Amino acid sequence: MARILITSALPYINGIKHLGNLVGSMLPADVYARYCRARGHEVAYICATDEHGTPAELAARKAGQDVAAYCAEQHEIQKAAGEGFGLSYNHFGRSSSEANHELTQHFAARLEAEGFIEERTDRQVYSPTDGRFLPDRYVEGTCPNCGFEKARGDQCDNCGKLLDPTDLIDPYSAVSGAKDIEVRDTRHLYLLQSKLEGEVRAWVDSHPDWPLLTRSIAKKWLDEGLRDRAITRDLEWGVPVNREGFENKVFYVWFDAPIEYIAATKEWDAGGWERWWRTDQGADDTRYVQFMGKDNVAFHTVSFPCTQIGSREPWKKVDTLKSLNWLTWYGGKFSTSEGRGIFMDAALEIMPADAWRWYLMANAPESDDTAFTLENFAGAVNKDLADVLGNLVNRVTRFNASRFEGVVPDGGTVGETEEALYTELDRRIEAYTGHLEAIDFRKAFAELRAIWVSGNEYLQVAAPWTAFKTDPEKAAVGVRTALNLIQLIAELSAPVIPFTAAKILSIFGREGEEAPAWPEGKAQDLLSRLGVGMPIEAPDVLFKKVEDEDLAAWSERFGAPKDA
Ligand code: B3M
Ligand code: ZN
Repeated sequence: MARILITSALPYINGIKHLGNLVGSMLPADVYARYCRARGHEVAYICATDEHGTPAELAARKAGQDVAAYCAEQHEIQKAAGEGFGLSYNHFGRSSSEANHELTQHFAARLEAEGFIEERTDRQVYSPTDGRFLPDRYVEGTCPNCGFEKARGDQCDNCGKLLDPTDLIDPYSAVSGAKDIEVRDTRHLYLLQSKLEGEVRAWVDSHPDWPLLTRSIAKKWLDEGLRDRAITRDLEWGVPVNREGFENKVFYVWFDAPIEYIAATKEWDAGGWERWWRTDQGADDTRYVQFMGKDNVAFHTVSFPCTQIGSREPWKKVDTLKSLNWLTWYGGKFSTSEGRGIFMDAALEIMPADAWRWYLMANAPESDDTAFTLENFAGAVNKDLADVLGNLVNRVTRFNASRFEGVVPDGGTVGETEEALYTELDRRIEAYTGHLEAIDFRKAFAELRAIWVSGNEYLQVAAPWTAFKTDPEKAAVGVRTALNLIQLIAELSAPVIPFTAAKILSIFGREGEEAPAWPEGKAQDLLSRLGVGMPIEAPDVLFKKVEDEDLAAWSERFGAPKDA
């Protein structure tokens, strides 16, 4: 048994997340957390809302709300959506928490004491009309790199280039639209990342096991040379800097957000958090696995490690970093600001969580960007879930109810057909488990689907419905094996479709198992666990199919591109 710390990138507070955000960090982290718990590991799956920075302030302004009230409300909304999707956080915190204020200030003080912080004068965009500095997204203008006219001060959404507000051509205020922009002096704290470059590089090099995408992003940043980075901003909402002359400033959101991983753990387990995070307090035995979209990788392989290393305190750093590519909306962008795509709340209004979980994870954007389409989603639900898995469960349990009085049938002995099934399952379960261990989701769920298919193929050959008339003993073996197989399949499927797995396990009297134990051992034994005579209830239809009318209505509702 191991101790495994799992975090997923903290979703921004600026509105409910879309399916791209979900599959980019929170959902894969949840699937992995559930798998690890099933293996008997001690797991802390920690996440939180990322509540600071210009996105939060601007979204609150747009909603006509005070930013603190806006964040409190949106946190509850995101928390509820997470619950709806079965995201099994041990704790879902808030980066605006007291614990994070304290810890962020602590890190800044440590970094300063170690000589990694310097006060510098900066030239910043200022708007006399708004009477304030315009950091990051508060200023928009033309991208100097690609000419896109609505580039934000921190990044161009069109070409992806990271920008500085003063880089923009024809800048204007995102608050008022004012064009009378000037550049003024302002003081900021700089984290001297250049001094830490060697240590960060050595640490990255000590992880040759990281996936290619992760390593290449980290290397790219290091090879471009680590720039010292301003870690304060001229904003009101955020973690106060507590320093003379910095009364109207707060820490930069990307400085405090990763620290919230630690702060949230502390909030969750005030007495035991150090076992997860301090290598001098037991965290040396902790395995730390992070999940995030590729745009967040540099912050987690370089910036946050700088904060941790520069503190000269024994903080636990990430061991395994799983980064994902983009899920696209029919090849284009999901967009929170433009409301394009499907958002978590709307998704649950039209289909149950497991349908989304299955489709998103079986098609996770691992090696490449992956296009979401409603047509593919409907295909996955109808084929994989309804025709293959649902059909297996419903057919067997109904036949058992009508022919064997709904109890696990007695009699008969296993033969060649069963032996062949055992062999196939042994091989496939080993492969499936191996892929989950390696956090290779697509491969894992292709294997799981193959296990579901093997169940149907077994039934085809065993054909208890035919055997029942001529050889009831043979039919009994077939049904008994199939019932055992259904239980096994529920255990194997629980990490990805937990609601369905729970429903299936409940027909075997296994109600309310939070993390059904991972099936260990030989298929032969795993398929002879149900006691003969045990009553089995046939469940309702597990998965309802998506009909053409549904698809048409959804395409309309979500504005799916017509020619896709
Ligand atoms: N909120 C960015 C994002 O959602 C950011 C992640 C923070 S992780 C510490 O893409
Ligand atoms: Zn651009």
